[in-house]
Amino acid sequence: MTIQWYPGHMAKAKRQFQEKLKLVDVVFELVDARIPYSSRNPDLVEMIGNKPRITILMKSDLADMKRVNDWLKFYESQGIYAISINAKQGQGIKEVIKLAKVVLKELFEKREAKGLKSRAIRAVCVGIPNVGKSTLINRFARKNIAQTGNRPGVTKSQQWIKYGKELELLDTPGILWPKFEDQEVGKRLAVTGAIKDTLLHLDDIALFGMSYLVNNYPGVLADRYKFEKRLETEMPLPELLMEITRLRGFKDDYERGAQVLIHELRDGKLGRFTFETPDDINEESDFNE
Ligand SMILES: Nc1nc2c(ncn2[C@@H]2O[C@H](COP(=O)(O)OP(=O)(O)O)[C@@H](O)[C@H]2O)c(=O)[nH]1
Ligand SMILES: [Mg+2]
Repeated sequence: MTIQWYPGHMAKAKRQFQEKLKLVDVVFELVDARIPYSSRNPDLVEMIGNKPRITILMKSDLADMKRVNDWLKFYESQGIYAISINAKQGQGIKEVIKLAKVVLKELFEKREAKGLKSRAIRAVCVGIPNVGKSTLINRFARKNIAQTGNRPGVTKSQQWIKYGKELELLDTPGILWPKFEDQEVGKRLAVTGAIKDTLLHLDDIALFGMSYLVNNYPGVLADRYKFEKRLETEMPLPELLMEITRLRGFKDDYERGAQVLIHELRDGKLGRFTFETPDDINEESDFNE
């Protein structure tokens, strides 16, 4: 698998994010609750330095809540502030603010002690394409309409979205790219729809998804596509995909079968899944470095 991003484009996005960083108290790092590890950008920690960060697990409505809770425990053990939300339904927005207040309590108390005027917490969202940055920003915007005007040091394109008196969020997010550290990461990004289908073969993505489900969520495929459960393990997966294709009425149009399976999987029609656990993560990949 060879995936090429445009280095110039990425460098520019990185630079733009670093400009935004200067304006905020805290960074909201958005990751996908189905792949909290693979959907992060490992360079972020170094980029933001000492600035506080809150990791927000997005699309939790599509994720396996038991595993999401394992992830939250893992983050806690690493001293990382994290929270899971469902931005589509608007669940968890208030909790994000509550957590931001906790994270910044000391900093704001120090400001107060110095006699500085109290002000809203300033934040910026950052994450890979498609993780839900715009959706989250819109959630904050709809609650309280007003966008503040320009401030010194803020270019015209940088606007603040106000959420009550408590939070000001930059209206444009930072965009970072996922890192394809290995094939597995690429497949997880593909199966959740984080990267375009053209980058991997549809049937490869479908077979990866099927194999993950058979091993981690047995019976799910059999229930959805109405075949005997024992076939999940008795039939080679490519044949099973062919069988699903036939059961769906697509005859031998394997590609079409793969496409439907992937889309249903991504849309949550087969259930709620998380495709990696903290235990899967290599001991050497430190979330704090
Ligand atoms: N199911 C679900 N879908 C979401 C959620 N947040 C965003 N999405 C969907 O994910 C897709 C990408 O979202 P978007 O905000 O445009 O991502 P961005 O590229 O990071 O700005 C859209 O189709 C959203 O509707 C969520 O919490 N749950
Ligand atoms: Mg967007």
